[in-house]
Amino acid sequence: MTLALTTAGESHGPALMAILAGLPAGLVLDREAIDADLARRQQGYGRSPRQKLEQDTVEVLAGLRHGRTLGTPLALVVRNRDHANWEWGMSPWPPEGDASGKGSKPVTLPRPGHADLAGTLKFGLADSRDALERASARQTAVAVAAGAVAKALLAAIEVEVEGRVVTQELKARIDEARADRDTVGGVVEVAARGVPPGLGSYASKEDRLDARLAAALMGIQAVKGVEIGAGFELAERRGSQAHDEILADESGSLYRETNFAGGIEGGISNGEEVVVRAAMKPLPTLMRPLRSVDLETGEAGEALVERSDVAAVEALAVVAEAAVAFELARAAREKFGGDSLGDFVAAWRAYLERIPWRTR
Ligand code: EPS
Repeated sequence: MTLALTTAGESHGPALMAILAGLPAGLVLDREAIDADLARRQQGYGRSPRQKLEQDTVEVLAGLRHGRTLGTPLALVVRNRDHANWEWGMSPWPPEGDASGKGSKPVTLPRPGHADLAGTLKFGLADSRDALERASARQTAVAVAAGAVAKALLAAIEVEVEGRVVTQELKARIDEARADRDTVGGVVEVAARGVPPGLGSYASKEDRLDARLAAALMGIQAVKGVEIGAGFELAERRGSQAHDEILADESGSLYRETNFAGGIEGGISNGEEVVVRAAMKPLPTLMRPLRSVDLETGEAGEALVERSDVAAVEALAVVAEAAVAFELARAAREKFGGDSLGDFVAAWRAYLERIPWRTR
């Protein structure tokens, strides 16, 4: 038993969609809790005016009845309000006799750092907008909705996941960058408490929990670096200062006083807090554009300038939280299985009774 997530949708298309398969039956889903995460993702400082236009809410079109999962694929939809302002649809563009479709001018000056150039070359596109629409971080809205569902499942086994920004002076950096018509990135951290030992496996590299979390975080737009626990700093330390000694309390429950490993050893959760970090590069749409080349004419020019965020680091904290929650929920489904939520929770309880570990 595992969880699987498939998403579809473009930034200015009609809607974003997700299909989440592998949930047990009987999980109560609170639409307000999902919408609250969608709102958190939209809030951060430095976002584009687009965020005033969108007020994301989720619709559940399958897999749920009377507020409970059915054990069948869950279908989530987040609509794009901005869609109405864009030319789209099945008919070819431009429509006959009209070459001025709004929002439809072909993009031929790719932005360094965005998917514009690589996507245009890869798919043989005439208009880089066809690349940037799916590459856009708008897609993270529906991933956050799926993450909220994963968090509801994890709550049933007393696991809590929380993302936060660790970048210092973020607001001041954003204000300065905006004044300079520039952009900034930053670092976020996600911590998961109550993760039982034994999620993930060293059996193969695909099973390793750290590899899965790293891939999930790297899969988020604009993420260029990932760390588990003390990460890169560990390379500078001696072994005696880098590993977490194993201790037992009066009841025999095992614990650590330090957590340099970020809660993962041998690709398996060890019962300590799972702690991961992701570094986000500055967003590539600059109001003072970088040099580029016009793909139509081959002439030197300046990259596309259009409405965009100055920073989206606070949004990344929420998106990374969702990604980590999804991976932990997936690993928990593999470990505890069960067709119903009751089976899943019972397997978790029985396991905890067998091992010398208690949630702290
Ligand atoms: C994005 C560009 C901006 C962001 C968008 C991601 O959109 P627009 O070009 O329409 O102003 O607002 O993010 C969202 C809409 C969102 O909900 O996060 C990009 O190029 O990645």
